[in-house]
Amino acid sequence: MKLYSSPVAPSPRKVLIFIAEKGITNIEVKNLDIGKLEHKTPEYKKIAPNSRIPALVLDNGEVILETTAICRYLECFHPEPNLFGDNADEIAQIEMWYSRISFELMMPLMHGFRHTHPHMSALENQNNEFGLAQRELAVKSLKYYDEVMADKEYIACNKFSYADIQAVTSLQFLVRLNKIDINDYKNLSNYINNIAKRPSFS
Ligand SMILES: N[C@@H](CCC(=O)N[C@@H](CS)C(=O)NCC(=O)O)C(=O)O
Repeated sequence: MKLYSSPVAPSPRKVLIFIAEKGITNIEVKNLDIGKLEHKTPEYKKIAPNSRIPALVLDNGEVILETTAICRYLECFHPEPNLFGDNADEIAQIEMWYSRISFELMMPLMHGFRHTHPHMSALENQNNEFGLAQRELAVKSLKYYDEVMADKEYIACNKFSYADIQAVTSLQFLVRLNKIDINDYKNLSNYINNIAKRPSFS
């Protein structure tokens, strides 16, 4: 199997963390340089028509796009340690927190960055006003999630899961790029620092 990745991009990083947590060793990693638009070449578009990274190419040539789809695929063949939940309650809780983090926190942070940061002008049809409004929304969400994490070590089920990978990688990458100081959110900051100690995050 071959994983198309990119060194600083958060989405493929989630897959790399997932692979490290599982101890999977049979995936070749091919890095593309997003800055040089290597993900927009006709050759890569044959693999990923949406020019997005990551993409997992299976040994039979089939392609899986989308970070979560790739991780779910890998979980089927490497069920331990379980990262998507191993009973109905866990599966629902992990999915719920994954979705909430994605829509309430990651999306506004991502739009805040993509629509206002000069480096993103080559990749995004920027709308500065929309970006600033999304950033405001993200700040409200950060306050909310700072309270949520006041008495929790992990976002779901008192155990490390895919929802933590989503939350921590998104926060590590996107908060700074929105010129927000994570130290203003003590519980979130402690949460990130604890999770980031895991070898898979190094
Ligand atoms: N929904 C996709 C998003 C993938 C994505 O946006 N990847 C970024 C890198 S983190 C990318 O390929 N950006 C290139 C671009 O925006 O042109 C997933 O979860 O895999």
